[in-house]
Amino acid sequence: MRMSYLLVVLAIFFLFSSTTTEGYDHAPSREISVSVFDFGAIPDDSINDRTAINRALNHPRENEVTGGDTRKEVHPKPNVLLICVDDLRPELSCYGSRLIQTPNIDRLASEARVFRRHYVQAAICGPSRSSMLTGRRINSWDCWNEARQLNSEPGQPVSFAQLFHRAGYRTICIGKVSHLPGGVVDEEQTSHEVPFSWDEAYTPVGQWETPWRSFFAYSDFTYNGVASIKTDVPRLPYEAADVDDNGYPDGLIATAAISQLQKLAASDQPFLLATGFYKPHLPFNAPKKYWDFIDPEELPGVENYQKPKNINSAICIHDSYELTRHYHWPGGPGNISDKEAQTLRHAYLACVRYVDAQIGKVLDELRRLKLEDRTIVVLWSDHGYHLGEHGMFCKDTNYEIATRSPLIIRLPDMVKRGESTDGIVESIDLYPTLTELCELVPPEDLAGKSFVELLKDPKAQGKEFAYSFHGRDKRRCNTIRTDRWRLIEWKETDGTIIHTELYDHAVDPEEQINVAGYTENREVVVRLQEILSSVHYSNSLELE
Ligand SMILES: [Ca+2]
Repeated sequence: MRMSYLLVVLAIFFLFSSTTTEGYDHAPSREISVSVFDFGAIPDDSINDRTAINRALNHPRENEVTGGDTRKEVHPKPNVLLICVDDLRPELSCYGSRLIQTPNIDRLASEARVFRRHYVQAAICGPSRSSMLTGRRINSWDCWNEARQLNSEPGQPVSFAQLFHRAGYRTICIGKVSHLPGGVVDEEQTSHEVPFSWDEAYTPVGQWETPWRSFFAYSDFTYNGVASIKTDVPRLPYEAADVDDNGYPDGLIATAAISQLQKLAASDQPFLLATGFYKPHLPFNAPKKYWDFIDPEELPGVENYQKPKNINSAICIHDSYELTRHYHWPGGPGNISDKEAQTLRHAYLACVRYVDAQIGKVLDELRRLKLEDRTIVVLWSDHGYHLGEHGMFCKDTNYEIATRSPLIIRLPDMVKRGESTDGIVESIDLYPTLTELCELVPPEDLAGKSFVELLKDPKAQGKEFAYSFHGRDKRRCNTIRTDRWRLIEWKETDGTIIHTELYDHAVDPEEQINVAGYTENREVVVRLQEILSSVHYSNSLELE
């Protein structure tokens, strides 16, 4: 592994653990120690998560039925096509978007269950993807580091992909499914980020040469995405090159997924094919033809641009650092003019339209190969996104706009196709849901709960709450979302609560007024804080 690449990986893990407002500064300017790979990225609060993971990796309980022990079963298992989309908020016409048409995802939605209240466990890439893949409330980027050091496969699976693999599935990872592009930690694409899980994990790099560079691809390849951000000549965070779909990596990823489907279709072995598209993650680069679908003059302004009332902005609001500090940004950190905001929204939507087209190609091939009647299709995004809401761009908040993301699932024998559900579900629930659908036995200590009932009946009961976390300025921010309320709690590292937010979605769906300080809400705050505290220190608490 080249030293520069190693430094980038080290820096990513360290920066999340330090959780400063400069959290995306890829220049490793501060102390980096081996401990950044430890599970103790956030010391006080991760103890139970860490314990549970260690137990899962190394100490399966006596007589415990470990996941994947189903190889003697003879009836055919359904395949799973998992489509991950990076930074995609529910800005899709099937979710009611007024800004864009997404015909391919809409077609899937018309045949599937659309989860309108799906919440991620962290509104940032790595932890969100870790939670989804492990079924646990992970608060560290690299929850698999210890597993990678093992010489032999651990007793319990480190991801549901490993469980599927042990159950006889062929497991393939293309693009960004876990945190690192291609699911690999080295440029040679040989060391898997999520160990013991994939038969193959890779990403097509094309002219960009390495997975990390392909992730930050510009069409002309002069932008060094590895060191990007501060050490190279910075570029604008968007591009509309007049190229075809394969002029950017997501076109190549779609092509690779189609090629894999063709191979998999020729085999009797069931498969889990996870395909992770890069867009609409920054930089907002997409072929010009997708920009042309949207007239920027007709884009409405941001309806919810103002910061919530009654909050401490110094704590709650970030300066859109991923955008304004890492790319060429004339206005300086945090300064985004109305015109720039409109351009960014146009660019983001162009990327959504681009990725929608790539997803359509994969779904078309699934149909052409006659695999639909034995393949579960899951479309999932790792978090939502601010496009100016609350005065911010990008993710990494605990507001509704960042913690809610698309989740669409189609089953081969689905009833009530095309009906959406308002039941609350979390990303950690996908693991036990897929194992139930595929009749596999998951570990007993997953935090997630199967939502198969919602797939059968969209009016079935969802969860009582969803939980998310993030860290900033060495503070920890936790939230729970119930049917009516969102509570956000900010803590110092010693556990001291320094700020509380409460939003009443019955009357304030845009989260514009923090009502935590209102006398009539005192009991609500206390009750929600108790729940939040319990989740905080537990790996698997559920109230059902
Ligand atoms: Ca992401």
